Amino acid sequence: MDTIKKLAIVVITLGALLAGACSSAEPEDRVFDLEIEALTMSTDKIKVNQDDTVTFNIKSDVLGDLHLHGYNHHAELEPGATSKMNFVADATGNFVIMLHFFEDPRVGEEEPDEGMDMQEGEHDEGTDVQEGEHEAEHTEEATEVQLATLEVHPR
Ligand SMILES: [Cu+2]
Repeated sequence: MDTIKKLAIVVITLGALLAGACSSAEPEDRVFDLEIEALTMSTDKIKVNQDDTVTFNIKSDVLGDLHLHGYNHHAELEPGATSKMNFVADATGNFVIMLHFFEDPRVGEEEPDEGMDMQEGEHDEGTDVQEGEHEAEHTEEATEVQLATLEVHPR
């Protein structure tokens, strides 16, 4: 009898703790200052809770388009300017943040010769182009690289 009572207390306490962890917090305003340099971002994982209001202030050294997949929000990026993306994180899950850019800052100005005299290491390295389902969301001709993941945790 004693053992069952103790067990019951443990179960009730655990239940209360879990419930508290999931539902106590109110939606928050979350502001993230992000910086893109050489096709990488200062943060590669951003975690928020469902229904938080999320703001990204984005500085970039490249002309391009920041694309939050799933939510399908875009922010135009321009060197020297700070771009903003603002939304309510109402959908939960993991969402890819991609950079679409039109000129790779790491590649020289010269056009590569077709197959001839191509210097090793000068072209086509490390751009890390991701293809697949992503293609379907775009019509523009641009190169893309994954910058980060947005995790939206259920409330
Ligand atoms: Cu995209």
